[in-house]
Formats: sequence, structure tokens, C-alpha cells
Amino acid sequence: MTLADSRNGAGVVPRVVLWGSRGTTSTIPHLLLAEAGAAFEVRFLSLKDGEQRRPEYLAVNPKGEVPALAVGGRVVTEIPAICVFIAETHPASGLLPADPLEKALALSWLQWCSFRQAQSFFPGFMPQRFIEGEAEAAKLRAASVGRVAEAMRQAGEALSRSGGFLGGERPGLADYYLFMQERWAARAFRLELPEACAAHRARMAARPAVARVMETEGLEP
Ligand SMILES: N[C@@H](CCC(=O)N[C@@H](CS)C(=O)NCC(=O)O)C(=O)O
Repeated sequence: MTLADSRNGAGVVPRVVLWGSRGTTSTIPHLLLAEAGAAFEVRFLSLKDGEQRRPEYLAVNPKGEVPALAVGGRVVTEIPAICVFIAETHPASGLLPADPLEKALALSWLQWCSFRQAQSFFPGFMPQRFIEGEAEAAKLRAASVGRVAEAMRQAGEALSRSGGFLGGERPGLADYYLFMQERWAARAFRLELPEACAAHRARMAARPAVARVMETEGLEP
């Protein structure tokens, strides 16, 4: 099924709404929707103002997190699931291989990014969610920076062995996740990226769909 041929009995294509917040992990599906040429609407929340915890949004995603992708009357949450949905409803985008082994390899990188986000980046962004006290938070943040550096090292090695993208010769789903992680590693965690990651970040930033989304979200690449 593709979104284009998923018309219901009344001939209506389900309306796709991405709920997100500028410059967060929701930018990843935003990039993919743009890259796939999808018809969608994006609605931004301010996490700083706690809009994700307002009843109107909890009715969309009771977990109080972005992203959430509303498709018709249903809501898909969790980035890997949203990414796969976008790729599979836009097969011409080539964002996810059809071959089972190639697909498994691509999903393996997507899961790697998702796990690193939760385990390595998130404690550094929000140490106070895990631990009390300034000194303890600083230690946790330092540990997080170390883990992010190790993640970038592993990604850099993989990129050096591949054709320049985690997806090989062309970007796959995980490349859009990694692009945002490279930005956070360099900008928020002040890390010097391995050469292969810096080159990957630049290649991704140069893609017209990526540049458009960055502009829409008011982000520097
Ligand atoms: N497991 C979720 C995590 C998403 C997530 O961490 N979202 C953050 C923004 S980057 C969020 O909405 N945080 C709001 C909060 O925790 O209050 C996913 O993969 O979609």
C-alpha cells in the first residue's frame, strides 16, 4: 500500500500531520517526509513551554513526546516506526530497500541511532531527569559526551567503509537520523566529528529537501 493508493471508499487520501518541535528528534521524520515528496502538514509545539503535556496534545500522543504522525484517525509514535511507515508508503523514494537482507541491515542502523539517542545523547541533554544535584548532573553530562563521541567514532568507521552513507551509495532512513545526531554532537556537545561524519553531515545538508526543512525549522545545518 502507498499513501497515494490508500484512498478509502470515499476516494479520500488520509491526511498526514506531523506533530513536532523545531530542532528536536521530530526533525528526522520531517526530513524524511520532505525527501519522500509526501503531502503532509507539520504542527510545531514548544517543548520549553510544556505544550507536549497539554491535554490537547496528550489526546494525540498520551506519552507527551514528539514526534507523532497522525494518519487519518490513527497516530504512529516512535521514530523508527514513523520512519518505516514513511518509506513504505513512498516506495519510489528508495529510503528503505525491499530486499530482506538489505532491509534488515538498514533497520539495524536505524535501531542503532534510536538506541544511541536514548542512551548516549538524552542523559547529556537532560541530566536532571536522571539524577539530582549540579555536581552529579555535570558528571552524567560528561559521561554522555563520552558516549556520544564513541557513537560518532563507530558511525565514522561505518561511513568510511560504505559508499559515504549508512545506506551505502545513497541515503537511507538512518542517514537522516545520523545527520541530526552529527549536528547535536558538534553543536550541543562541542565534539569534533570524525572526518567521515563531517563529510556525511555536509553531504546531507546539501540535499535540497534537507535544506528546505532546516529553513522551515529555522535551523543552521
Ligand atoms: N522514543 C521516542 C523519543 C522521542 C523523544 O525523546 N522526544 C523528545 C524530543 S527530542 C520529547 O518529546 N520530549 C518531551 C518530554 O520528554 O517532555 C521516539 O523515538 O520517538
